Formats: sequence, C-alpha cells, structure tokens
Amino acid sequence: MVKLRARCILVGDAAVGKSALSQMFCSDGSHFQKNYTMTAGVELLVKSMSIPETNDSVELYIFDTAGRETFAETCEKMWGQPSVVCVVFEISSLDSFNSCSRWLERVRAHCNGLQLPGVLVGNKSDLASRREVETAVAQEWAREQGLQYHETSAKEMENCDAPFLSLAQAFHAMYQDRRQIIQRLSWDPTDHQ
Ligand SMILES: Nc1nc2c(ncn2[C@@H]2O[C@H](COP(=O)(O)OP(=O)(O)OP(=O)(O)O)[C@@H](O)[C@H]2O)c(=O)[nH]1
Ligand SMILES: *[C@@H]1O[C@H](CO)[C@@H](O)[C@H](O)[C@H]1NC(C)=O
Ligand SMILES: CC(=O)N[C@H]1CO[C@H](CO)[C@@H](O)[C@@H]1O
Ligand SMILES: [Mg+2]
Repeated sequence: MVKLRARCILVGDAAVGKSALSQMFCSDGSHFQKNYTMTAGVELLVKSMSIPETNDSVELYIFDTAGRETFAETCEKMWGQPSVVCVVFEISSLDSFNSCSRWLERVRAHCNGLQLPGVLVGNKSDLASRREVETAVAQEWAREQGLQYHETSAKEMENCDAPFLSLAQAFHAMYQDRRQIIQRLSWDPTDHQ
C-alpha cells in the first residue's frame, strides 16, 4: 500500500472554468460557483484518489492558478516543481484553445526536461451549440503533446473526475515503472546465479 503525493498545476486562460472544475471535483459535485470570481493568485485544493485495482492512493495537491496575465508570473513562483499538469480551455472559445501551447510551455519550463503526465480539458461541454473547437482537433493536438484529452462540464457535473483520475493514474504508473526498474537492478544475495 503506497500513498503518493502529487503537485497538479492547473492552467489556462481566464474564465475557462479552472476554479469551477477543481471545486466540483474536490467537493464531489456539491459546489458549482455560478458567478465568476476571478482567481487572483493560487488556490490550493487537496483530494485523495484511490487507484483502481491497487491498494494505492495518490493525494493530488491542485494548484488552481490565475488565468489573468497580470497574475500569471506571480503564480509561477508559487508552483515549485510540478508533478502533473492540467491545461484547461473552453470548447466555446477558439482563443482559449490557441493559448494552451503557451500555458503548457510555461509549466514545462519548470520541469527540468522531465516528461510529466498531463491532461488537456475542454471545459463547458454543455455549451455545445456555441462550440468553436472540434473534439477531433483538440484530441489530435493533445496526442501530439502527449496529453490525455477530456471534455467536461463543471456546470452539468459531467466528467469532472475523469481528468484528475487520469492524472493520478499516470503519476502512479510512473512510480510503478521506476520501482520495477530499481527492483530489477537490485542485487538479491539469495540469488547465486
Ligand atoms: N456553462 C458553463 N459555465 C461554466 C462551466 N464551468 C465554469 N463555468 C462558468 O464560467 C465562469 C468562469 O469560471 P471559473 O472557474 O471562475 O474560471 P477560471 O478559469 O478559474 O478563471 P480565472 O480564475 O480568472 O483564471 C463562471 O461564471 C462559471 O460559473 C461549465 O462547465 N459550463
Ligand atoms: C489489497 O489488499 C488486500 C488486503 O490486504 C489484499 O488481499 C489484496 O491482494 C491487495 N490487492 C492488491 C492489488 O495488491
Ligand atoms: C473566455 C470566455 O469566453 N468565457 C466564457 C465562458 O463561459 C461563460 C459561461 O457560459 C461565459 O460567461 C464566459 O464569457
Ligand atoms: Mg479561477
């Protein structure tokens, strides 16, 4: 039984629904903020996830950061070293999708060249009639960037757990891989081959 802790950096343009998404997730769907309250710095949310088919868990420390450019630089100083990244855009805003590469670069600049698990989240899937970003386009870009793609609606409470579960699982898988490598490299004194 292993308990891991991961720092999850949540980035994306202002008002795409980062805070709504993380609050829905952490409150198990009981808290959707209808009125927009801009995040001015970094809000820290914590939730523990059990990893299916194991006895292990990953505690996600979600850094919900400000999308407004004026705050972004200060936020960066508060992240530290990210473990996983979640980039959010809004399916009804092409601009917010186009910003994703910039947000991702920004987080990756803190990763010392390490390839981190990440997800791309298309938020507000309930606004389908105003869709500006096709699922296939978002999916293709995510694949190129090595990110898993999820569409969610914080408002309709749809799929809010999926991106975070996928991050926790990817982080756990990374731990398992490394552990197996070390086990294989370890010398076993009872093995006289
Ligand atoms: N229709 C719809 N509205 C949403 C959804 N998610 C969030 N919103 C609304 O979008 C607005 C902005 O959401 P926030 O979560 O505060 O946005 P943010 O990304 O945290 O913004 P910053 O903190 O400024 O970076 C709020 O009014 C939310 O109620 C969704 O899935 N569907
Ligand atoms: C989880 O723990 C239970 C009880 O200790 C054990 O029986 C089971 O084999 C464990 N499962 C895994 C996947 O390690
Ligand atoms: C950036 C942007 O277009 N935000 C929109 C997200 O969705 C909310 C709710 O539908 C709109 O009020 C925002 O303008
Ligand atoms: Mg916010």
